[in-house]
Amino acid sequence: MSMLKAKLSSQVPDLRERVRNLGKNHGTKTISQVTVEQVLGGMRGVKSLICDTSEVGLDYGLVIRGIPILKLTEKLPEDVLWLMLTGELPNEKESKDLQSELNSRMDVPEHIWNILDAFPADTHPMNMLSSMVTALGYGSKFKHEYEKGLKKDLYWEYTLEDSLDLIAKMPVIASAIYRKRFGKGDIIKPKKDLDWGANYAYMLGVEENLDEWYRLMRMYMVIHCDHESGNVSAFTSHVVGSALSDVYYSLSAGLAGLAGPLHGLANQECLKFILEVLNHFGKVPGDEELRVYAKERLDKGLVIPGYGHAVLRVTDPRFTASLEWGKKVIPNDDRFMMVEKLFRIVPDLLIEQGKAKDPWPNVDAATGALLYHYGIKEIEYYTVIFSVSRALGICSQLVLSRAMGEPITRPKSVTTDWLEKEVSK
Ligand code: CMX
Repeated sequence: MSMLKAKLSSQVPDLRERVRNLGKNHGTKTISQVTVEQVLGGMRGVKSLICDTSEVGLDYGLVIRGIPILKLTEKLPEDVLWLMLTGELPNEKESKDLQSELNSRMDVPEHIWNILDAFPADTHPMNMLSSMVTALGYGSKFKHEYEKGLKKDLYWEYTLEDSLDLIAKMPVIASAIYRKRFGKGDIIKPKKDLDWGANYAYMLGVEENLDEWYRLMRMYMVIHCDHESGNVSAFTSHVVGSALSDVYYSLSAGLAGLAGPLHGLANQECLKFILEVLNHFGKVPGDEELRVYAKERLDKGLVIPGYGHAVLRVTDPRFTASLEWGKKVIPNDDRFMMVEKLFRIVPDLLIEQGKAKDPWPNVDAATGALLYHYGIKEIEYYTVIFSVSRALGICSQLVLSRAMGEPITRPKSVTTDWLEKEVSK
């Protein structure tokens, strides 16, 4: 048995007991009330989900199992996976054990490569990724065991098995999508002696500044890995998983949400915006020129990608991590200089406009500039990189949800008529 599975086996009974006690002893207590505004406004702020992997505070951002994300940026992504699942960082032996678990599960079945070959050449990489993740479900161990008759207590174990299989394969299929879709040459096979994040970086085929590139990719994988469970992708995966669909279906459904421009596609849109500005001015514009340009965009009713957030009301610490990286490592890169300039200009413009509740940069505002610098210039690919990282959090949430024995998700909807009658009482 892997050390991770052994650790979880020792924790799950207690977790299940805590959840059972909450239901039994406090089931009728009220923790949140729902206003009409919340019903009309995307359920914003309604406390109705349980998620232990991470928490997002509106005035401090992402905290993973009690540790602020800025304290985790130098960790390996697989260590953060362990942290999300167990609540503790692994020791060296545990970390190595998880690494070799993942390395032993990287082989991708042949039918997946046939599917990759069959896509029209200009398919969006996110279409490719979500289809290939669903297709990997052919090998779902959970589905197989469930069909044979699986006790509810064991659901989490096979969900963990599927999750580790899927997480191990994500960098392999994602890098293959990159190489195939953008004509980069043959697919690069994983190196069994590299850690998970570095392996992904390696398989993309970047050839220069490899140490820096590997470090950046590990950091990227850590900062995008989770954002509690109410966001579009995690929530979607949770809902699908609650029907006992396997993690392949669940993750691919979540990725379909991540592919939306208001969610994960924003990182593509951010760099697209930066490149448009550079192209328009033929250089990095002056502050005033940029202010006028950005204001015109807002006046046309368009959003400034990378700014604003449904929960946060401060600069996203994940943006801070990327900004600090850029300042230290690539301060003179044109795209990065644009990131810094936008940070000086856009919040004031959004405050002046008075619509956005959060005028500050989110995770997507800076990462594109970093990826571009190291040669990943195909912006349509960026959300795939986000997806590889987010698989860590989404799969962890699915495992813990099964460990807690959560039931199928089924909130109540009301009609517009009902709402009108209710408020006029
Ligand atoms: N530029 C211009 N207008 C913005 C804005 C921005 N960056 N952010 C919010 N607004 C506008 C909204 O469009 C909305 O306008 P309407 O009232 O005309 O519809 C108004 O301000 C109020 O929105 P909000 O309550 O502050 O924001 P929401 O919670 O509804 O939406 C988000 C949050 C992220 C979708 C929104 O800020 C946005 O569209 N940002 C740009 C896209 C982006 O960066 N998304 C990535 C988010 C991170 C992630 O999930 O990956």
